[in-house]
Amino acid sequence: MKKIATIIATFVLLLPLAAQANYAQRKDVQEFIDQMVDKHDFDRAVLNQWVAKANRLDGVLEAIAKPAEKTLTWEQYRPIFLKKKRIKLGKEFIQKNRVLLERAEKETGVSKSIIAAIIGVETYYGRHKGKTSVFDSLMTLGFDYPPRSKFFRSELEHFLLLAREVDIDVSSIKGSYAGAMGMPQFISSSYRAYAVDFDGDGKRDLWDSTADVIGSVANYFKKHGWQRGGDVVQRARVKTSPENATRNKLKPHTSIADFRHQGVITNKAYADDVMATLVTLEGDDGIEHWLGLKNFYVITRYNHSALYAMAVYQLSLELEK
Ligand SMILES: [Ca+2]
Repeated sequence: MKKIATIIATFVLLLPLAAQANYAQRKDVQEFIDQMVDKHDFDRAVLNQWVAKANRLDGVLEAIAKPAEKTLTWEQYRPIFLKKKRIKLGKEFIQKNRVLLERAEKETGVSKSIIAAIIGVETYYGRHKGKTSVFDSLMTLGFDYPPRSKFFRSELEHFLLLAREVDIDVSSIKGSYAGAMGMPQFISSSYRAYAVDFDGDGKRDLWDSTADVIGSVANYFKKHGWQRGGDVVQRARVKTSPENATRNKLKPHTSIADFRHQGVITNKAYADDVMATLVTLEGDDGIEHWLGLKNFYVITRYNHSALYAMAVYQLSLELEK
C-alpha cells in the first residue's frame, strides 16, 4: 500500500532499543507542532507533552534499512508465507468468517481468499499486530531518518488526526516498526482513507473488529482498481531475452501482443491489448517468469514488492484448495 512493508516484523527480531531523544527541544519538531496547531487546531501543550516523552527507536532505524523483500530471493521468501500452519489457519479464518467475506466479495469483487491471504501474510490472521509504539516509530522515522522523513512526518500527521477521529490513545497504540496498525496493518493515511465500518457499530476498528478488517481490506483493493474475476499473474515462457521488458517493474507497461513479439508466451490467451509486466524470480528450480496483470499491480499497492504480491497470490490459491 502506500503502506510500507510490514511483514518483516514477522521474522526480524526487533529489539526495542529506546533512547531519550529530547525531541521537544528540536526546531524541526517544533515546526511540526506549529503546523499541527495551525492546520488542525491541536493543543500545543498536549503535543509538547507527547513529544517530550517520545523515544528514538534504534531498532526501527535498523529494520527500515533492510526490508526483507529487498534482501531475500523468492526461494527464500516464499516458504515464510506458504507455511502449512499459515495455510491451515487461513482455511479456518475463511470458514469462521465466511458470511462477512462473501459479503465483501459481492460488494467489491475481491475474492475471499485474497482478503484472507492479505490478513494472513500481514499478521497471521490478527495474531501478530506489532509491538512497537506507533508514535515512537513515527517520531523516529519522521525526524531521524532523513531519506524518508517527509513521508513519515506526513504519516505522523495522519496518525495524530486518526487518533483524534477514532478516539485512541496516542501513546498506547502499538504496530509494526513502520507504523502499520491492526489486523490488516494499515498505516495511518490508509486507515483514514480506506478503513470502513463493516459491522455497522459506527466505528472503524481495525484492531478488534474482524468485520471492519475484512471490509477495509476489500475496500482498499477496490479503490486501487481491483478487477472482479481478473487474473493476478500467469506463468510465462521466455524464448529469448526480451529487449524492452523491464523486469520486475510492478505496473503493467507492455501489451500482451508486444510481449508475444518479444518471445514472452503464456498458455492462456489474452486479448492483444491487455497490459502486463514481466516478473522474473529466483525460485526453487531456477528462474521463473510470470506476466503480472492489473490485479498483480493492485496487490503491490498494499506493499510495493513483487515478492509480496506473489506470496499473497500463492497463499490465496492454497486457501481455495
Ligand atoms: Ca465497526
